[in-house]
Amino acid sequence: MKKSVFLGALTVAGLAAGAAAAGTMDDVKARGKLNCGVTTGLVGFAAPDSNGEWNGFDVAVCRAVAAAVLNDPTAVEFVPTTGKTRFTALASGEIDMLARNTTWTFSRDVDLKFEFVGINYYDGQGFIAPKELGVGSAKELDGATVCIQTGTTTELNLADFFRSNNISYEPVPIETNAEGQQQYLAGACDVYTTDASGLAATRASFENPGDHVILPEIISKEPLGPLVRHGDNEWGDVVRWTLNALISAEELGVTSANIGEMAESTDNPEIRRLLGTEGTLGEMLGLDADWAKRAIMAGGNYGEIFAKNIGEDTPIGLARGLNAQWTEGGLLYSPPFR
Ligand SMILES: N[C@@H](CCC(=O)N[C@@H](CS)C(=O)NCC(=O)O)C(=O)O
Repeated sequence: MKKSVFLGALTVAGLAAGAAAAGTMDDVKARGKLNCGVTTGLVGFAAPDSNGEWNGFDVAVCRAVAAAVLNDPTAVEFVPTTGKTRFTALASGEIDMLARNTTWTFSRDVDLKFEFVGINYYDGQGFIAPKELGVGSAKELDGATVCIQTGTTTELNLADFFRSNNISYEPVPIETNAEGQQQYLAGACDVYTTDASGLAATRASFENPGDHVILPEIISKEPLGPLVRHGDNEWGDVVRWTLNALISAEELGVTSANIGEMAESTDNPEIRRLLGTEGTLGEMLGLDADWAKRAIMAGGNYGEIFAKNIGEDTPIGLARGLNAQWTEGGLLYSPPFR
């Protein structure tokens, strides 16, 4: 098991080194479509609806990039990836970017040679257990069977947590969240562990969500964000500043509803630069003046995207918490548009 994980990492690193380094933006423009890697399905983050149309918090980042670059938020080929296949898909060039609740870590950046362009969700790993198990803390899980998605940070944190608390567990490896959910509900494992946001999304789809508790411990830092390959900084800039445009728009009070009016009549110089009525930021990116305007109109600013897909008024019900703007006590902080 250990050996195959190690070899998997080597294969991905090898592919990364050999993949075409530059020209992703030209490829995307020539193709007329953005190939965006997402999950195999996690409602709220990335999942197809009954018409086969992909929706979600991560999907919105793909659509914003497609709107900025291709002038069409629907010009996206969504490529489902698992915890294990996502990095090979990016390294090999099958996808142009990955937006799949992926944690920014040292080895994914340095060893696998990817570039995390920012953080769109500050998360941490948690556990869900059936209420009837009567467990109140993850530290009471000695000897438990744990459903765990392979190829994830979750797998590694779990081992660290149990080892440092001197307790043991038996892993039940799963490939996708759907499988994890099914195995957990079938009782193949006592608890399921993954990013807390993923647990909330998973529990929301249970028939009786109230029969399950999310344990109080958050055992890791999981800064989730979109990533591209190392070596194509121009493309990295486009994805990075598209995400920053969504975050800045919220901070500056620019919404999908008022954006037309803002672009025409605001005196705020940063909003004018963001929306292309002043300066040449779009041109510097190799795009036109309206790139950020289109990105924001695709699904709204960061706050609108959060509220619509995973916020407190959705079945997933996540509070902004750490993902509030820095001006509201959170960690979201876009560098300035100037
Ligand atoms: N953030 C962790 C875990 C990411 C992960 O794979 N999470 C699961 C559970 S929330 C998921 O998104 N599954 C979707 C799928 O199976 O396609 C990582 O980057 O390794």
